[in-house]
Amino acid sequence: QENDFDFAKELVVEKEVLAPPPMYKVILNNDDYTPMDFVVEILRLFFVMSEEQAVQLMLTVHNEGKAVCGVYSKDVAESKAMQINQYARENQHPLLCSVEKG
Ligand code: TYC
Repeated sequence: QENDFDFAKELVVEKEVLAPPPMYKVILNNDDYTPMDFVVEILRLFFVMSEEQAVQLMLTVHNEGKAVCGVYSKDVAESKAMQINQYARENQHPLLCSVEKG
């Protein structure tokens, strides 16, 4: 039989189904050592960006300290950040990519 608890559960399910998934920003952080060309290469490899867009975004990070490269679901954002950090480490650069909710 239906009770208040079932009703509450239905509301939770409804919210989970109808609510858009929370989005996460992939943030690129500036540092003093990673070569500009390498940052542009990273942006072109991991995001859909023209050479001009990649150079612009790299310069924004260089001048402002950080910038949003893209907004994705949690899984996609976290896997992009992980792959970028791994690729930077493999090439001995300190480049840091992070993820922020919202
Ligand atoms: N500041 C770096 C330099 O002068 C370039 C750079 C840009 C590094 C963006 C990291 O996320 C970054 N070579």
